[in-house]
Amino acid sequence: TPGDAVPAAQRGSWTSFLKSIASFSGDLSSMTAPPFILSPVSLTEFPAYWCERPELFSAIADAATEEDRALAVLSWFISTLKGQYTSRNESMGSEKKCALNPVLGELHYGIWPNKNGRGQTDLIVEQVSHHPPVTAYCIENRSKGLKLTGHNGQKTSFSGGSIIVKQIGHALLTVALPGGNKEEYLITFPRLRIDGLWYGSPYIELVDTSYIVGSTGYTSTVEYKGKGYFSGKSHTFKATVASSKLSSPYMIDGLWHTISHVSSGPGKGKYKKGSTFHDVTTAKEEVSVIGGETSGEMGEFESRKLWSEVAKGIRSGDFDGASKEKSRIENDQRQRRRDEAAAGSKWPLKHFQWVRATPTVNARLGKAINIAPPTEEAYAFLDNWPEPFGKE
Ligand code: CLR
Repeated sequence: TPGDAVPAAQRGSWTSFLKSIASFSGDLSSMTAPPFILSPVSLTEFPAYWCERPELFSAIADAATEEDRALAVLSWFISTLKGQYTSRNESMGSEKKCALNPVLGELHYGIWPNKNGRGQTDLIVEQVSHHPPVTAYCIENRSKGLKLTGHNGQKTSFSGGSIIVKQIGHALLTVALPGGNKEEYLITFPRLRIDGLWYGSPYIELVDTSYIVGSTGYTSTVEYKGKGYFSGKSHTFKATVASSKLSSPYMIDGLWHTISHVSSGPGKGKYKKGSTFHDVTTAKEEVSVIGGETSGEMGEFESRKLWSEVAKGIRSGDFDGASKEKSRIENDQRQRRRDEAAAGSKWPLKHFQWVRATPTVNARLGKAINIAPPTEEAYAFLDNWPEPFGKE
């Protein structure tokens, strides 16, 4: 029945929240939702999902051939989906609405330490736009020559009782090879459908198609389906890895939140027909959040420090306290914007610079899959890792 998962006292406000999203499209972040659905985590923490299995990321650099690298990139990508799209259900019981809307210039830093020869992987995130919200990030494993740079925004709409989320942006993975050559992989993001709203227990179903286009001529196409399509199961996908360099394409299918297999392809070794392609039933490894100041402390704009009181309030059920503290942060932001307008200045980003999407992304890579450019803009990382990351 409707509102089953909603605390009785919040059913009315859940129903009016649903009504208001039904007649609204654009930026959901500004809409007030009942407390039971709020999460105390900022969207600037989400890019860490890209590397919660650091050894799969480093495995890309360890693969010996173009073909194996294309497969390793896809296998790592598929293995990130469980964290990106189901982890709030696992940790908090359902998908949630982030109660903390990242402020312009909000920062988040983290590390996955070196272990078993995989090298250290570093994470840097900056909120590069507040309205609309856009988050930029770089994840780098310098010892392996791997660097993922991306940005993410969302366009939301409502259809057939579900929220549809189009992800705006793309990511670019560069692989610096030992001989001095460089490969690039353009990664586009899937579309999301948020189901289960009626019952008050939202979850994400991935839909449509996403791509990974390699500068090597290998292109991966991933098709997502929910209940009642390919297998009747939720979180189903089929992927192909194609190239004129292959006698036949690889086909992979399975469930992105558990396991998939190679269902056909020219592979003989690790990726031969029938072998396990990805398996995320094993443990993940959350990022160690670090402070970006010289002393390793957190600056006032670092996510966990900026929002600490609001997050505390949400966690402890003190929603009045949380909302007072949130208003204080938002008013401070409004004042900063007014001061900048008066001074004719602009908030300086710390680690990223807006660029028109590079010709590489749009022309060379985008053309290969005959899709519209994934985005017209990008955020270039300035390569200025703060001191606590050390110099390798
Ligand atoms: C952000 C970028 C990450 C992947 C990702 C996962 C979950 C998405 C999130 C992105 C954007 C914001 C999002 C969220 C799920 C729910 C939330 C779409 C794309 C919306 C704004 C809140 C909906 C509110 C209902 C759950 C009530 O790499």
